[in-house]
Amino acid sequence: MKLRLVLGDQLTETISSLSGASHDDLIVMCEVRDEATYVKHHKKKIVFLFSAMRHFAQSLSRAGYSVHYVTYDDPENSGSLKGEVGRLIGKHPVSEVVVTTPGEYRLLEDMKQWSSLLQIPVTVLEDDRFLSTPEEFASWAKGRKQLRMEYFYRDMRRKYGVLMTEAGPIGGQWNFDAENRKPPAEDQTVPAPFVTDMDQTTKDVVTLVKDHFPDHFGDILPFPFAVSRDGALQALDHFVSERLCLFGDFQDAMIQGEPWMYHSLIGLYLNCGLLTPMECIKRAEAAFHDGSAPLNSTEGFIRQILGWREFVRGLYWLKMPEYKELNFFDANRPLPDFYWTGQTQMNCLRQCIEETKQNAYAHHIQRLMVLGNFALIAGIDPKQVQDWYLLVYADAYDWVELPNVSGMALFADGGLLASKPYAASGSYINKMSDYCSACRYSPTVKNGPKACPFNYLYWDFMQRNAAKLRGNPRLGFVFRNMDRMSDEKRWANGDDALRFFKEIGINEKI
Ligand code: FAD
Ligand code: DLZ
Ligand code: SF4
Repeated sequence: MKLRLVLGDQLTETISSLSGASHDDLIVMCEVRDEATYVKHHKKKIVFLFSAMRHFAQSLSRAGYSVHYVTYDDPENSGSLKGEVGRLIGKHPVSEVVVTTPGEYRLLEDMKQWSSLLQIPVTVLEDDRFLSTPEEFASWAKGRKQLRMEYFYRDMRRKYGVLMTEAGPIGGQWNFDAENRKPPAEDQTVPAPFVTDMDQTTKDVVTLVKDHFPDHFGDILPFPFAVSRDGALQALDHFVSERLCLFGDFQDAMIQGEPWMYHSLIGLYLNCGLLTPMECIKRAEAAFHDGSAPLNSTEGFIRQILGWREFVRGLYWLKMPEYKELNFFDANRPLPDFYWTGQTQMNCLRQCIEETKQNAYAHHIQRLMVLGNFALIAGIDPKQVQDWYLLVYADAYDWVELPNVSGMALFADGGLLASKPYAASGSYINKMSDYCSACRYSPTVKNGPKACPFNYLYWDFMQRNAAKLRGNPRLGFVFRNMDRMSDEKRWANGDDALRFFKEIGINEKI
């Protein structure tokens, strides 16, 4: 009998660990303390994953498999995946443990010890749910000075023939980003996102999470997420029919009270396996071909999945474990408390943090240009920022969170992923959102108590890191502007930054 272990983010019927499974094999799934608390995940994320795991186990049982499911509150639950596998090996005539490669480096390293510790063959199979393998990515990356997603993405378009004609990319261009930066219109109404009612399984998990994780961040209710394959497919359909058409236009826009904008809200389903990347890509491509979605939206959406998602995973496996330690700017300020409470007078941050707390979700531009941008220019310790992102979002796993946080938002890898830091002043946020009109600060005031903190923190960041950034060709105009500044102006930026950090309880200087 083979023991086939399925992890919480491996909820795909066609996963390699289930391939060739016979009804004599034992399929094992476990809710364990180690995975639920290695960072203190958002309560909604745990509800989502435990409920999705339970639904997946039920569907395997219905299909006739013998499934052993360990609930979190099982008195015999050892609290770790290895412990549970060991416990079952003792009870059943297991000849081999079979598992698909976990998404995170940490767990793969742990699993490498299992065979000798448990005294049983452990076969770790490839995770073939992605559209490129770590080996393919490594060979693509070999010899390149810089790794740019755009070129990787073009190769992926060619490889899979997505949005291609024989002559090249459909529409004659690989990307339509120039059309995808529209600010929000006044009185814009955004279609409501897909929501589902909780069934009894989810309600049971809600009670469990309330009892066992009271000190974890975030609100459990309302709980709108799908927790089954059918539900996730409905969520995808809902996005494609209601929101994809304007996804591109307003990809970077933010409106107060509209946490989802035109984003798909499928990351959590993709990352736990309820949806597969190619079916999402095909669904969007079909909408383009039947005329219900324009090219700028379709291409923009597909690029996120076929390009960015695969690219960051490739980078993760290429560069771990060193990647986690990188800190290009030697940033060392602690994460401000308001990242947990939302209690800040900076309205953009308050909105994004409160929405994160309510929904275990923020869309890309909130994560990058508000929450990440602040952490970058304020010089927050990357480790603390990584942990925050890993625990607050329902779609967060180390392999995708780390490159996005460390590489994209914080430039902690010194430019491996991004060609320049995504640092911006208040005028960017003012242009792309309506947050500033409800803020105590003014985005047009540059210094002093009324000034938007993003303004002087931006210049303070550039001043502090000039030696590291001046040579970057994409920042030439920034340093030309800085060089024209008077000494008084430069001092004002530094003084304002220090006053600001003192006000928020951070006194140390980097
Ligand atoms: P949409 O905007 O509708 O995009 C569609 C899909 O494309 C997403 O579901 C996702 O699977 C994929 N995608 C889009 N952008 C990226 C990207 N940069 N990297 C990888 N996949 C992408 N994404 C995660 O899945 N998990 C994370 O933990 C995560 N952390 C992030 C942290 C920071 C600082 C930043 C800047 C981005 C992060 N992202 C992460 C990427 C992106 O913000 C989310 O994938 C997206 O917001 C999820 O919402 P959505 O499903 O509505 O995505
Ligand atoms: C994220 C998560 C959580 C919260 N809980 C569990 C769990 O109890 N059991 C499980 O098998 N997986 C869980 N996961 C997902 C794992 O953390 C994930 O499989 C690894 O991080 C590898 O990506
Ligand atoms: Fe954010 Fe500055 Fe705008 Fe306030 S003024 S919402 S702090 S960008």
